Amino acid sequence: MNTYVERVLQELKEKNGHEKEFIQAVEEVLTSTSIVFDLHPLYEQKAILERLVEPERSIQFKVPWMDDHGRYHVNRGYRVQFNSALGPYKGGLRFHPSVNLGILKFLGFEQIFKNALTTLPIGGGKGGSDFDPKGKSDEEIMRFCQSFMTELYRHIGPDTDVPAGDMGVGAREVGFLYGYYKRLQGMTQPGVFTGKGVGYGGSLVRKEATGYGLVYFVQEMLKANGFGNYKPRVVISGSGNVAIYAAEKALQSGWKVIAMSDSKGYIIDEHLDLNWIKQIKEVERRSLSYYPNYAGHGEYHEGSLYDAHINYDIALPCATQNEIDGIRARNMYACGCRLVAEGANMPSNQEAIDVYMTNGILYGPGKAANAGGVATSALEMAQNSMRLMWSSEEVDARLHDIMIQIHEQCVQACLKYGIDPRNYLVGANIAGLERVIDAMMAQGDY
Ligand code: NDP
Ligand code: 2IT
Repeated sequence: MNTYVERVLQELKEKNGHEKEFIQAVEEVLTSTSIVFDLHPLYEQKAILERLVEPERSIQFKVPWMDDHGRYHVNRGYRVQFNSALGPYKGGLRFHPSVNLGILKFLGFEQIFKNALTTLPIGGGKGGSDFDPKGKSDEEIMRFCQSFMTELYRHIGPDTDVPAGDMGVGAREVGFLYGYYKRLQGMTQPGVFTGKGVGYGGSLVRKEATGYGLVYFVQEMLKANGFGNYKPRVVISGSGNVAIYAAEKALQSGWKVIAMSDSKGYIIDEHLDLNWIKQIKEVERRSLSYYPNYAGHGEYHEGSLYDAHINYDIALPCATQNEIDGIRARNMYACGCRLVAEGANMPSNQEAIDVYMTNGILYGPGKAANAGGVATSALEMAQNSMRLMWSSEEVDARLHDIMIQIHEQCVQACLKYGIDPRNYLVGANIAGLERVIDAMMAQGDY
């Protein structure tokens, strides 16, 4: 490994050893792009990596809120404004009990390179809270969002930092957050938030964009590897925003989706009915265990989908980080899986990635494969600036083009450095990193 990369990683571990997901994300990017630093000694003189791994700003704040019984609770809120070399900080908000600064730094760091791959003018950021939206009433969610925004509003704006959704933050939460931002600012600035409802400044296809974009990316992977017309059997972990619309586009593409999951268990169904999944997860916000009763077919099992022994060609992890370790990756291979593309951020740990690589499983890393969500957020910002709205067909066509060109950038980055073009991990990391470093170098001490 390049000695500069090695030294920066060592210093990072000494300084941030407790932030294990952040270290994991940085280590994955830097070790896979080591060759870039061999060829550019100037980057060390300019301390580009030291500048890249330190967020420009991390904001942490108190979020007190009252439940429906008049009891007070206090959560922590955060916004990590990681890198603005390419444009305003852009990235989602996550509400989940596991959220802490280290998780948001990993997500913010990933977001920098993902956003760079879209080629749109957006920097990287991420935020959220350790608040658990599960089991809360709409009124509790609203009070929490309003308290969260009471601090966040000072730090965001259409030209500075533009949040959106992530786990636990969907259209309902974005509506409450955006509504309160407007009250606090006393003005309407639709471009301050993306993922808004279509009736009040949101873009058509933003809800579907991450999942649709993921399938568009997989279609490119299949074409590039000689499987263009193949109709695979697919499993999708998660049954939230990304998973549901990945399943929808997969089904529209004539693929067979045979399993989906949530945080407690998974369903297997050769005749999967996505409408029932939408009803259970989007409308009723309940467990997937209700699926067999509602649909009248399919089986529910507790535990991880990736421990199951079923036959499939493609896995689309769309739930959360580090869902797949080496043991699960080996089981996936034994199930017939030959392609993994990530709708989630960092769902595969390093051992899992090693299993994919050594067994020839095609691997589409999250920062390339799930970039369709944030890309469509940038299209929402563009529409808001122009004060107009594109049709679904127009947004979808742009999203599709963006995913095709992200795939192409991965391939070209590999070819440039003499690496196997099927190595999407290295391709995505090099293509994203080069764009960010070029912008940082051009802008001086940044
Ligand atoms: P949602 O909150 O809509 O859905 C999350 C899903 O993951 C739920 O089905 C949830 O189950 C499941 N889940 C949560 N924790 C676990 C766990 N420990 N094991 C198994 N399943 C789990 O989130 P999104 O769909 O928005 O996000 C999913 C992933 O995609 C995240 O990694 C996110 O960062 C990433 N992403 C999201 C984008 C977006 O536009 N929303 C864009 C790009 C990436 P349950 O229903 O039981 O809670
Ligand atoms: O991880 C991600 O890319 C997102 N949650 C979407 C971010 C955005 O600003 O749309």
